[in-house]
Amino acid sequence: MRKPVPRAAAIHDLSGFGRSSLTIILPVLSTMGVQVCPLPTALLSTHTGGFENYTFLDLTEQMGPIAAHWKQLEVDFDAIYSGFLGSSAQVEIVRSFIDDFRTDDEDQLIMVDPVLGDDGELYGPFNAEMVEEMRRLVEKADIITPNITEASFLLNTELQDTSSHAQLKQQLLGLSEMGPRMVVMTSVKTDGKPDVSTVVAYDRQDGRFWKIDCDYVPAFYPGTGDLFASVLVGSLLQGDSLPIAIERSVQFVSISIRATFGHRVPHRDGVLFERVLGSLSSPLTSSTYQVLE
Ligand code: PXL
Repeated sequence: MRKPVPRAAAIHDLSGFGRSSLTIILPVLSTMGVQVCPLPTALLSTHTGGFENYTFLDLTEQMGPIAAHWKQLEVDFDAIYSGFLGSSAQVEIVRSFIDDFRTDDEDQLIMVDPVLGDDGELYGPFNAEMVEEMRRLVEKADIITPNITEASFLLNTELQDTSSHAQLKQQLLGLSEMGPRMVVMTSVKTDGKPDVSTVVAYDRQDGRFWKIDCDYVPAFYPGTGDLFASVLVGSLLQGDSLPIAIERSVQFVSISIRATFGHRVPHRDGVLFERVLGSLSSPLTSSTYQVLE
């Protein structure tokens, strides 16, 4: 029987200040009518983008017992959504979690956001071992959401300034061959349009490629990847198609950045998405997605 409220296991860190991971995923998915069950990977005072001296408590030891308790309670999940991991050893735990909680419901969504880095760099706590382990986690996913930096690390290819459509399709296919049926790649710059940030996607089931240009203002804020991926999960759980789910994610990130840019707040505090959270309750009123040709 269908649950009155879909349920998602959210395997991410809890960073107290700065808007990232669980402090974004919980409010976004609750607003979209999804129950979130956090399986925390680490406890930090802030996220790692732009803060120094942050505290970091690795919660690897807690994850197995939490999963075992949920299993004992026969909790089931419509989505399993993982992100920032506290140690490379957690990959094995998350892989087992997926094996243990995967059902035969074809609508169940296993989403891995392979959080590794941005702008050509790995995030502070990560190294090559984490990249290797993340490749093993991606194998288990139905859908992954790397940014272009993470895609290059996963594929072990050089990060290009801009890419042709043919190169992007090649990357999407390469990532899908690693396991996931759907691949959504963000922060892409295409040849001839170096100022536009584009999201491209591929669904192996129907062989279609998608492309959505993002109307971002010229500013970088941490946490936008989590915002993007959590709206994507919520939207897919609501039954949206892949291109519409991407469109909603792009639009929400865009209005969140616009809600922030006019205020004088430090970028490392993240985007003021609380000001526009209510818009997630409304249907899309416009759409710009295209077939990637
Ligand atoms: O937004 C990804 C993310 C999640 N969690 C932590 C981070 C980052 C990116 O910097 O530092 C702790």
